[in-house]
Amino acid sequence: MSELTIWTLDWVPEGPRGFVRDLRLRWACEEAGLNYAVRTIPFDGRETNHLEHQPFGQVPFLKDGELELFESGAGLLHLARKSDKLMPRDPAGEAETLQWTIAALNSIEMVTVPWWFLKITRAENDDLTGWMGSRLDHLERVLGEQEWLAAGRFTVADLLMADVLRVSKVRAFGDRPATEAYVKRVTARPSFKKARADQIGHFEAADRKRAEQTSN
Ligand SMILES: N[C@@H](CCC(=O)N[C@@H](CS)C(=O)NCC(=O)O)C(=O)O
Repeated sequence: MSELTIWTLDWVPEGPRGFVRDLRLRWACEEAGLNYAVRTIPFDGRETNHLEHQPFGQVPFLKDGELELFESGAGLLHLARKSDKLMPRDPAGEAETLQWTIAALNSIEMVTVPWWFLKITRAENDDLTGWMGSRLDHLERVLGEQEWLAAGRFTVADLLMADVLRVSKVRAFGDRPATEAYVKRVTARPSFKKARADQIGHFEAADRKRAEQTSN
């Protein structure tokens, strides 16, 4: 089997720790029992120092032997091909998993990320709040009726949807008990906890290294 390498930043400030999207790929590898290495590009100069690997100057990107791909969603789908733990092999289960994986990115995250960005930059926008609320309400209805998004079991679609929804600001307005229970259930998985702890450990080790460098 070829070697999997997940690329992330060598350091980030405290705020995004535990949320940098390499975590999605770490988590998927943990769920699937795939061996992987983590390598880094420097935080300083990140806008331009790895454009040949990620054309938007972002992370993560994934290497699988000679093959290289960016976009966490693409990385997840690539990993899901390697293990039925992430995506069932029967046509109906696979189609349902693909559908909800794309929904996490293109119906939910496409509004939660701009909404969150406007919140932290303090440019409140009621239209965006209403748009996001309506998407979350529809999802609440779905999650009130079923435990998992696809195939009646945990798949990569749950991994991605829960990762999108676990940003607490996004869930802080409105009352959506099924969504709350869903995020709690999915993020209680040992693979998520390990991936998150590993990412936080990675950035804490970078803090120590930086502190040593400034004290020398
Ligand atoms: N759509 C991309 C988004 C990647 C993304 O937003 N990456 C963030 C870290 S989670 C990043 O690299 N931010 C640094 C920057 O944009 O300068 C994906 O899912 O891979």
